[in-house]
Amino acid sequence: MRIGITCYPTYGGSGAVATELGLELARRGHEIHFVSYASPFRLRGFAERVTFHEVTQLEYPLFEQSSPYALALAVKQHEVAKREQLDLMHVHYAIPHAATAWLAKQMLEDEGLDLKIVTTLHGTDITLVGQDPSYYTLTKFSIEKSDAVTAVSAYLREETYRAFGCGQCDVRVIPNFISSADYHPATDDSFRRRLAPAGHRVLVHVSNFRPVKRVGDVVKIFAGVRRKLPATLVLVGDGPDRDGAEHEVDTLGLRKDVRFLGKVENVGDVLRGADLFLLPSATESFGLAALEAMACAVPVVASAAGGIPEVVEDGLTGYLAPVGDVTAMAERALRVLEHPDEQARLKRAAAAHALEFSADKVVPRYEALYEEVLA
Ligand code: GMT
Repeated sequence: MRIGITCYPTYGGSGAVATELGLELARRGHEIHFVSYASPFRLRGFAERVTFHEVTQLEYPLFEQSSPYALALAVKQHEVAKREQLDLMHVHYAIPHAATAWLAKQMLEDEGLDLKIVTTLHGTDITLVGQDPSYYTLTKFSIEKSDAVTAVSAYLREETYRAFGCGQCDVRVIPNFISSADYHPATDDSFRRRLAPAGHRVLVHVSNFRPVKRVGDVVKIFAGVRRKLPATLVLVGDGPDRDGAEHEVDTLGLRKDVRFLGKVENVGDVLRGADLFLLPSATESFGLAALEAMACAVPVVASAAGGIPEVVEDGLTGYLAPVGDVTAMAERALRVLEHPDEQARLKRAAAAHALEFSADKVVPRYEALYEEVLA
């Protein structure tokens, strides 16, 4: 198949999933065309059967700060679909990608061409941004006009039905996946030694540091752990709440035991040095970062919110606690870190459970959906 993929290229789960999906599909023989304003952050180097098409925009004084990116994207999606004879356009994150794909489809229809649209809903496009009155009607419209819609968890599917109704849409759940080439358990202690002094337990958090991630809670949970045992907290990623988190670290006197790494490409190498992963988000449609940790045999302490319980099984692959309950999360973290047998049990179960979300199991479900849409 000839497949177009549009996603946000920036550091974030939806762009990561879209890019890994494109690369996996290309390995399976499909021709993949990424269309976005920049090359997705996980699309490094050359890959056979993969092409990136950059959306370029005219700068014009009249636009000031309202440069109409969505229109330029629709034009590029139309252009690429026509020139490369795409069978379908798979868009990740509904806003504005599903709407621009629909515009491209209309233009192609006028030229006697049929472009199918598959939309994957990832999270805040439904739970937050899409429900804002400024986007609601168009989000609902573009979901309903897609030829197929997927959600990354059952929670997100139910939230889509609840918030948008979507009388005629059949939202399928296809979970996120991980590639075992990048995310697999450590075979020795070398990654841990690079992250922390000998004798320290290593706690890791990876996110885009948006308010929904509650990075301040990560620091508070760590403070609770640090009071009881030697430990290092490693924070990966960057975003609006980084400064606040840095401030919290100083206020709590934790500076010498906390490392902010910023954005790193090889997150797997950091996770392989971890004893525990923290994800205390206010909500997550899925929690890809938790799955990546589990694939590296790292148990997770997270909030029991959104789709997280579909990924992290409470008491089996980690522990869940109510959003904001940093005392309970610190207590559960210590339960793992102070008991080697308990930690070993959780590590084994986390790695085994993550295999259920391997690319080999999940990507064929997208291929089957594409075939159904094109039939
Ligand atoms: O929704 C966001 O904040 C951004 C989005 C992204 O593009 O990074 O994250 C969502 O998609 C990920 C991949 O499907 C999920 O693993 C995240 O749970 C989800 N984030 C939220 O629901 C907050």
